[in-house]
Amino acid sequence: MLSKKIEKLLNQQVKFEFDSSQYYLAMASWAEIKGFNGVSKFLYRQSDEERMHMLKLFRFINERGGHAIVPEADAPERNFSTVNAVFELVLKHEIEVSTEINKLVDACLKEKDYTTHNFMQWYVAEQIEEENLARTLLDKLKLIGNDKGGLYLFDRDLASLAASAQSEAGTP
Ligand code: OFO
Repeated sequence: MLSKKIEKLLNQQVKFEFDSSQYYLAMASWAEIKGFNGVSKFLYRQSDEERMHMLKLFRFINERGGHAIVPEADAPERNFSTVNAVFELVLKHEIEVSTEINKLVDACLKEKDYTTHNFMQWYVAEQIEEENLARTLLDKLKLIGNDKGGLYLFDRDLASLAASAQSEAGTP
């Protein structure tokens, strides 16, 4: 059974994952209308993943006797200046989410809720991967600078990255 405190924190985390999904969806839409199809595919995919993270938490809360709450949607920003700026924001956002996850893990230890602590380890590992990926992509963009050809190749690489992640996950 979840304590009220952990239930509240898990529901807050549901909201963070939901916000991540909406944020990446807004970025995907921007990239799509600007002609960055690969970047857009990658971000649509990230948005889906974040929704999956939200659902995983959602089910866990109810399984453990809590009540998972559908969060209210805040409107994410819709315009971004450059692809580089988008990935700066992705990295910043992922770092913020990691901080929240760490706070939740810490609260689990304080409350001696080892089941939730164990469940949250998946999120800890996922955040390490996502922060790393965002950092790697940002490093590439920094190397590319203002080179249009480089940006074209970057966009193409992201299309294949999104496609391979999709086939690994077995989704159409
Ligand atoms: Fe949910 O993995 Fe990032 O935010």
